Amino acid sequence: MASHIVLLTGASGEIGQSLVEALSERGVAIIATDIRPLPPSVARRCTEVLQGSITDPALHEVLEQRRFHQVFHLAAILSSQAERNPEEAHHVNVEGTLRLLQTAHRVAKRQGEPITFLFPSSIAVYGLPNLEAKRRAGRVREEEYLTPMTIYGANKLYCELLGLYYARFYRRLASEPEAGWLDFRALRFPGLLSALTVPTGGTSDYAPEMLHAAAQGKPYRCFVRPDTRIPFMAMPDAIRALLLLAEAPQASVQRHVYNVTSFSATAEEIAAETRQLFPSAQITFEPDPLRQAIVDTWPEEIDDTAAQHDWGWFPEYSRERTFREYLALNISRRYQGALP
Ligand code: AKB
Repeated sequence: MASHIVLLTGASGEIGQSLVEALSERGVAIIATDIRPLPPSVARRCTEVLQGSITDPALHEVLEQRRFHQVFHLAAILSSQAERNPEEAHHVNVEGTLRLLQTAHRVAKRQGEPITFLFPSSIAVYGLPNLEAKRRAGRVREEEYLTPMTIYGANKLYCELLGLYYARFYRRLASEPEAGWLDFRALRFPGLLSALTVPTGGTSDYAPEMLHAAAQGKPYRCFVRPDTRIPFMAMPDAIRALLLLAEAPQASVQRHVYNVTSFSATAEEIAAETRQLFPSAQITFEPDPLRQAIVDTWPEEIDDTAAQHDWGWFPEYSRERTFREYLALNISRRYQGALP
C-alpha cells in the first residue's frame, strides 16, 4: 500500500500515537504534523514530520504541495483546557479545522481524486440540561440533545457541520467536478482509555489519570463525583473504529457522523477496576466544580446502532477485557520501561 498516503494532524497526541503505529504496520506512508515534537518512536514510523500549529498558514502552504489520499485530523484542544481559554479553543478547533478542510479540498482538486477526511468528534457535542435528564435519557442517538454547553462541544458540533458543508453543499454550489471532492466522515468518541499515553486537557481524563497514577504507585484525587457515569472505550477499539470507517465503501456510509461506544461506567466503578489491577492504589474523590459541570452534561450512554448497521462496527473490548486484558497486560509494562 506504499502509494496510499495519509495526512495525520496531532500525531503526538493520545489517538495520534496509536494511529501512527497502526497505519505504519499496514505499510501506509504517513505525513505527520503536530505543534510539539513527536516522540522519536512515533517519528520513526512517519515518512515526513512537519512541526507547526494547525492554524499556521505556513504549515498549510507546505501541505498544499503534498499528495495525500486520506486525512485524520486529530489536532485539537480538549474540553477542560478549552473551557479555560475559549477563544484559543475556537481558534485551534474551528479555524484550524476550516483551514485544513480548505487545504485538503485544494489538494483533492489538484490531484483530481477525492480525499477521505476523518474527523474525531466527541460525546461533548451532547448537552443534557440536568442530572435527572441525563439519567432518564438512556442511549442517546446522533441527532438527540445537540445542545453542548462547553466551547469544545460547540466547536466539535460546528466542525461536523463544516465538514458536511465542504463535502456536499460547497461542492454543489461551486459545481465542483466529482473527482476533486472531500469525503467527510466523523466519529463521536466516548472517553478513551490508553495503556500507553495519558491525555492532556480532557474532562474524561480522570479515568486514564487514575489508572496511570496507580500503575506508578502515586495517589490520585479524582476530580469528579464517584457516581459520575459516561461511556468509555479502549484505545485499540478507537483505532479500529477510525480505520473501519475510513475504509468503509462510500455506499455504506449513510450519514456524515456516527456514534461509537463500548461500555459505560461510573468513576467509582473505574476506581474499583483500578484497585483490582493495582491493589495498593490510593484513590480519593475531590470533585472540581468546573469539570464536574462539564461531565454532568454528557450522556451516560450513547447509541451506536447506525455504525453497527452501516459499516459493521462492534467493540472488541468490553469493560472486563479492557481492564483484565488490555490494561492489565500493557500498563505495568509501560512503567517498567519495556515500551518505547
Ligand atoms: C475530553 O474529555 O475532552 C475528551 C472527549 C470526551 O472528547 N476526552
